[in-house]
Amino acid sequence: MTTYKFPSGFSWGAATASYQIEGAANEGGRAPSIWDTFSKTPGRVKNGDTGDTACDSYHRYEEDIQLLKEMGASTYRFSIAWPRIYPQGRGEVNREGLDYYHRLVDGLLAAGIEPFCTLYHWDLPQALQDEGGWDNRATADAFVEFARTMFTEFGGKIKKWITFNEPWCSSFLSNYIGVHAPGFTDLQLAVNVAHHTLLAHGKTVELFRSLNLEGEIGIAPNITWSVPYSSRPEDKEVCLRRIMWTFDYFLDPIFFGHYPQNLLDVFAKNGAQPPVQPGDMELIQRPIDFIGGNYYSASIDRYNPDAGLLENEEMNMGYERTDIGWPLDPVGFYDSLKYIQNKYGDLPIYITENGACINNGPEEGRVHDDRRTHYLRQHLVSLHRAINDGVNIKGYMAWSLLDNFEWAEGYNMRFGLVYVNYETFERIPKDSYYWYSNIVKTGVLEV
Ligand code: JSK
Repeated sequence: MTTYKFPSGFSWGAATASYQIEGAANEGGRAPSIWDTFSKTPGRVKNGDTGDTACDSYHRYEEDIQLLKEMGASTYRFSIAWPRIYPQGRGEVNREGLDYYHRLVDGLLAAGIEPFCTLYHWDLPQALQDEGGWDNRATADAFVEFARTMFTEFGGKIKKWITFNEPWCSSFLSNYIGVHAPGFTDLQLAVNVAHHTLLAHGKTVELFRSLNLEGEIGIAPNITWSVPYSSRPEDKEVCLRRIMWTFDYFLDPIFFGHYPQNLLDVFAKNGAQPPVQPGDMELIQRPIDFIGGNYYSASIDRYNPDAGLLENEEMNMGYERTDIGWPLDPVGFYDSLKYIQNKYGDLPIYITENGACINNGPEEGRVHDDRRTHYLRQHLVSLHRAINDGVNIKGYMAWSLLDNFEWAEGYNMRFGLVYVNYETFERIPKDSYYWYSNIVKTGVLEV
């Protein structure tokens, strides 16, 4: 038996996102987002699932806060549904939407849980999509006004802010690969969306500073780890491109004021380039307070000129996979944290998501999700290894508190520490919830 002790003051928590858990899609003055439109388009989401009712957290948030409190969580990461605050994206603010998040945040604070707020977790108001969405520079300005309302309304109550969750997903996966809303397959469009997202990020950081608010602001890109199949330089190059596409493509502009050249070269070869205007890169480069990172999996890749945009072929190594098909690679978690430290320095890092899709359901009132516990155990050892090795990691948020609407995969893919019955909305803490709770409460992991 080995005992791993985490630093005192380390934040432990769990994460969710508005469209994935709230439901109440037509209540409280909320108007549709691009995910309402997308999920109602036949063929886009498995089983025709939508977020109309989801986990009904809009009505059951008190029960969810209780689950966090009993877990011992010090932090809860959630997101704001922009179309609850500005149903038309801009213009008139919807008081009922603000009131909902005040109830949630006040409940968290009363339970001694720090609210960790994501401003954009993919639910763009449909009204803004109708004007071009993130392809339109003006959407960045609408976002900054939404952020201003949130900062002035919640300043002092919410002290941790994430501008964008997984910007690679909301740009490239959504507009080039076409798997997420709005579902387009146009590289130039995706490159535009990524740039306007970064522009909105930079302007929001500048606004946050100008308001002199207490707290910290950062961004949470996908961490995609990739290891070369062989020692051939071409294999190393494709792996680096793959890592950098989801992470460095968004952090290099913020830290260094320019996009990575290797990816600009790939895009140029395919006729696309970012729509940079004078002054943009300076705005994007506004210093942030922490780096967020979402880590799930890794791959072993080799160069193959016929293997799509990055020319990377993902090898099937026969590794153990979670139920969504993503291979387990806990060592990739450690390696990626060392990579981030080495490249971006000692700014605080929060693991804003990590978790496993394991679809076990209840048996006689209990959920025996041993494979989730196994995944979390291995990833927490890697996390401890990175902390012990000097990586400045301040907190860890498990994805997810609840089973929820897993985007294009619908409700059948379950990432929760807590099981959700989508007919009755009953919540059942899984075995992994109790296991994780013990680590959260003691700061000690025994393996
Ligand atoms: C999980 C990444 C934020 C939080 C969680 C999904 C994801 C993904 C999902 C890549 C991807 C699909 C599919 C590729 C290739 C072509 C969420 N994180 N999460 N993070 N990333 N296939 N064609 N059909 O729910 O909300 O790629 O498809």
